[in-house]
Amino acid sequence: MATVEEILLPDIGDFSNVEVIEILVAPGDRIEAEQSVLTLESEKATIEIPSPKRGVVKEMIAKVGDKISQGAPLMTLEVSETAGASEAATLTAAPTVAAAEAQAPRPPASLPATRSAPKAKGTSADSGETVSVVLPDVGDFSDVPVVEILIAPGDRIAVNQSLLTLETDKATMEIPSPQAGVVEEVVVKLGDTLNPGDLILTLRAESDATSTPEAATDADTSSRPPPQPAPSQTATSTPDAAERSIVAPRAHGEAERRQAPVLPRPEDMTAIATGRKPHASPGVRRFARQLGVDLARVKGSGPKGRVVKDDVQNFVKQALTQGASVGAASATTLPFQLPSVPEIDFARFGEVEMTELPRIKKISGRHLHRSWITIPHVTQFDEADITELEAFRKGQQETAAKEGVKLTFLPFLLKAVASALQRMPILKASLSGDGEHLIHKHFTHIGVAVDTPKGLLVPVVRDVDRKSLYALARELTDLSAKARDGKLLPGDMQGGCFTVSSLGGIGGTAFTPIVNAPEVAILGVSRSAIKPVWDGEAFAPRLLLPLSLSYDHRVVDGADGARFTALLGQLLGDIRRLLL
Ligand code: CAO
Repeated sequence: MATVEEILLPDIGDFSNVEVIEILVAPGDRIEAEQSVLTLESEKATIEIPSPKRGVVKEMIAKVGDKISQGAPLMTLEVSETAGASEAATLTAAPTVAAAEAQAPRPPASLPATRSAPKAKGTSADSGETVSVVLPDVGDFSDVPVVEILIAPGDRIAVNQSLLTLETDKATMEIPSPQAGVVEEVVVKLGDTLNPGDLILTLRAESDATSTPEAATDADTSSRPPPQPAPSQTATSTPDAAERSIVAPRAHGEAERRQAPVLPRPEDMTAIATGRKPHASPGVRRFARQLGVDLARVKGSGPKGRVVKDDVQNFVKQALTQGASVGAASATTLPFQLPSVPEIDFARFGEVEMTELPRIKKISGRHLHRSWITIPHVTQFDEADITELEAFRKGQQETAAKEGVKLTFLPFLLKAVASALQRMPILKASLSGDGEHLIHKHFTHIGVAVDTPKGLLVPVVRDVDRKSLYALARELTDLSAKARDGKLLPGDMQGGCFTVSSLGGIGGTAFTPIVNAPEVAILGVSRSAIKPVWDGEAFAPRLLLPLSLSYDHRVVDGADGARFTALLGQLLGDIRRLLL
C-alpha cells in the first residue's frame, strides 16, 4: 500500500533562508532515493537536495525563489510500502526530517572555530603590510582543484570578496578574502589542487572601512567563543615582520560565530557534474541568473565542460550580436561586465593625486555608459542658416532687456525643435520595455543639458510648444541657475522627450552627443560661424549653426534623421515657418 509523505528540508548545516534556484522534479515524476529534487544556493555554495525515498512526486511545495530553512516542506511523495522497506536498508531514518537528515548535506565536524573571520578584531593586518592568504580548513576536502581564479595581481579587493573557486566532483565553493588590500601575487593556478594551509596569494593590506565597526561589536559579544589564535592566523614570522599570513575565512564573514562549519560535507552533496545540469560555480550561476541566461544553453569551456564566467559573457555577446530575442528592456538593464582596463600605478611615472569623482558625475557617468553601450547610435551632421534669425534676435534685445530677459539663441532653438518634434513625433517617442512597441508622447517636454561645476545636469522645460520666447528665456535662466547652484529637484529633471545640448557658447564645430535614454534622440549644437555660401550667383556671407543629431537607430531611420535636421534648418532659417 502506498502512503503520501511530506518531505522536509533536512539539516543543511548553518544555512537558513536559502534560496531555491531550481526545481529538478515535477508532479508525476517517479524518482529514486537520493535523486536530487531541488537546488539551493547560498552566497557561496550550491547544494542539491536529494530525496530520502523512492516514490512518485505528488506535489512540489517549494518553488523557485522561495527562501527556505531546515524543516521547510519541499514536496509530497507517494511512497509504496515495498519502496519504504527497501529504503530501510539504505536509509537509517523514518520519513520526513529524520530520513532526510540521514542523507542531507551536513557540516564537517572537524572544522575549528575559525578565528580568521575577516571581521574579527585583531586579525586584519595593518595597512601596507604584505599578507599571505592561505586556504582555511575546508572540512573533509583534500587536494581540491582550483577551477576558477576570480582576482588578478593589481586588483583592489574587499574583505569577503571571493578569491577563487574550488570544486570537487560533489561540491563547489568560493573562498573569500579575510583581508582588504591590493593583490600582489596570485600563487595558485587553474587546475592546482589545494589543501588547508596552502598559500593562495599575497596582498598589500589596506584597511576596510566596512569591517571596522562590526569588528568592535563582534569583539564585545560575550556569547562568542574565545579567540583561538593558532588555526586562523598563522604567524609566519615575528610580530615585527612586515609579512604575515592570514587564513581565508571559510564563509563570508560569519565564521567566527560558528562552531559548526558552513559548507555541506562533500560526500553529502549530490553530484553537480551529473551531465543532467550545467556544471558551474555559484558565482557563475548567480551571474547567469542576473543576465537571464539559461546555463543549459551555454557551452562550457572549463574542465569537464564546466561553464565559466567568460562562457556566459560570450553567450550574451553572441546573443546581442545576433539580435537573438534580447529586447530593449533587457538590453538596457544588462549589468554588462566589460573587460576592465588594467589599473596602472601612475606613481611610478611621477607625482599623482587621487580625488573622488563628484556624485553627479558618478550618476550621470553610469547613465551615459548604459546609453552608450545599449543604444545603436548614429549622428547626423547638418548646418542651419541662422543669419536672419540672429538679426531678428539682436533686434529684440532692447525690448527683451526692458522685460528683464536675456534673449539668447537657445529659446529660439527650443521653439524650432518643439515645432520639428510635433511634425516628426517619432523623434520624441520611446521604445517600450519589450523592445517591440513605441510609446508616443502627446506632449513636448525638452531637456536642456547644463554644464555645472559638479557635472552635467539635464533639467526639463515642459510644454515648450506652448510657451513664448520670453517665458522660455526666463525659465532657461532659472533652471540653469538652479542646476549650477545644486538646487534642482528630481522632478525638474524628469519627463523629457528629447534633449538639446548646446556647446555653442563655448566653441567647437560638431560633436556626437549621447542619446539620453529612454529618449531616442538628442540634438547637439556647436558654435555658429559666418561662412561663404553659394547663392546661385555668388558667395554670400551667412551665419551657419552646426547641428549634430544623435539618434537611436532602432527607432529612427537614417532618412528620418536627415529629414529632421533638414526640417530644423528650414525652421531656423525662416522662423515665420514656425507659425505654419
Ligand atoms: N553660437 C555662437 N554663440 C552662441 C551659441 C552658438 N550656438 N550659443 C550661445 N552662444 C553665445 C550666447 O549668445 C552668449 O553670448 P553673449 O554672452 O555674447 O550674449 C554666450 O554664447 C553664452 O551663452 P550661454 O551658454 O550663457 O547661454 P545659452 O543660452 O546659449 O546656453 C546653457 C545655456 C545652459 C545651455 C549653457 O550655459 C550650457 O551649460 N551649455 C553646456 C551644455 C553642455 O555641457 N553640453 C554638453 C553635454 S554632452 O552631450
